[in-house]
Amino acid sequence: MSVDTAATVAERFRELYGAEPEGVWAAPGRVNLIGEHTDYNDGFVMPFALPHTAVAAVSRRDDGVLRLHSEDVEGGVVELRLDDLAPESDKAWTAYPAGVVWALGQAGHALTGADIHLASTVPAGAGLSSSAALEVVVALALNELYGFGLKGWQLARLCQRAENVYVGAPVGIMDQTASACCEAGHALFLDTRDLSQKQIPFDLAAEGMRLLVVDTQVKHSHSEGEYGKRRAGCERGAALLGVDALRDIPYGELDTALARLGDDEEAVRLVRHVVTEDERVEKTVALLEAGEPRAIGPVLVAGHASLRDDFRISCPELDLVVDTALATGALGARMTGGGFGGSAIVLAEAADVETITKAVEQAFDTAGFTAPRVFEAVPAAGARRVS
Ligand code: GAF
Repeated sequence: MSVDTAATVAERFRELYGAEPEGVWAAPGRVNLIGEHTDYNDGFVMPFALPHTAVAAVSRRDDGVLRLHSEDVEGGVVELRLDDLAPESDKAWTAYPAGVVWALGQAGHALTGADIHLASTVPAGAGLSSSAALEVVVALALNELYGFGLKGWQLARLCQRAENVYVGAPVGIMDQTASACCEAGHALFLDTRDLSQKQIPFDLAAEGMRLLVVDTQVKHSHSEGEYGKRRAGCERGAALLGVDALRDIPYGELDTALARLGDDEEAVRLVRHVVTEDERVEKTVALLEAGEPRAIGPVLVAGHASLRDDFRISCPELDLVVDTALATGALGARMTGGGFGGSAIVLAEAADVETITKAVEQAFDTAGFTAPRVFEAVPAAGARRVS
């Protein structure tokens, strides 16, 4: 994010609220390299931060009022009283920042109010965690201004609680942790059971490779019910198998576990995806640490097949990206994020990027789909103060 962006957001804050902001913060969206729908099963994930960020100019208030404004949404400043914040009372964008304030208060970190102006370059509805970026930037700003002393992973937990309870979306912990804790040039190997983390160097350019994000422009906002169903299905699978979470099934005991599920086809599919996906994350980490980044391609492809066939959350547009990219020389490709639309990632030799991009655009045109948005993703910094 450029210094100019921070200055523009601060300038807009002055116009809206008639005073200098106390500071400006930024928090990124994310792309998940591998580890999908494992985070609410206590499993492994491996996201990295995008250069696209939500930026917030923020000042404290002392009168119990929260004022919110977004550059990206029609309408003026929204004024709320802290005493009135209540879970699931707000169906608008303001539920994300207000939910963070509520979650901070619930955790004993009471505020006396704030003025907040937000502007984001994270594409909304593209499976790139625009909501988590909004939550994390607000949490980070308030944490610093009020001196709560919370660490990145603690902010992520509070943001997840805001989204689960205040907004009412049953998401896991990956996106908020990615936005809060990722580092430039690295992917984050995260154990979602205890939030232990390892930064894995991920510099594809140095290896002559690229990672493309292909936003299918299919908005995944109607997927919330399906997301909740998958989550409930995984929890049912864990209960049937007598474990706390599907994370507890050792890879070598998967076949035995599936046999125990008998003809419960849905449970078999969900359990198989989660357990094999955890294994794919660990395999990806091992390959990257062994200096074999090209070898992760087939692991990504296997992850896509599992999400498409077992977890059943892909869609024709995502499958078309993956199939077309692989047919034109990509090393690997998969859908990324929650599914039912959003984005796919493509791992490719730098020399093949143009051919693959054109082929995907052509395939979308031929299929009559909305043109996709393709961009190269380089692991960027996590949430931070920018002025
Ligand atoms: C969405 C959720 F917000 C994450 O918690 C995660 O479950 C992801 O879907 C799927 O891996 O982004």
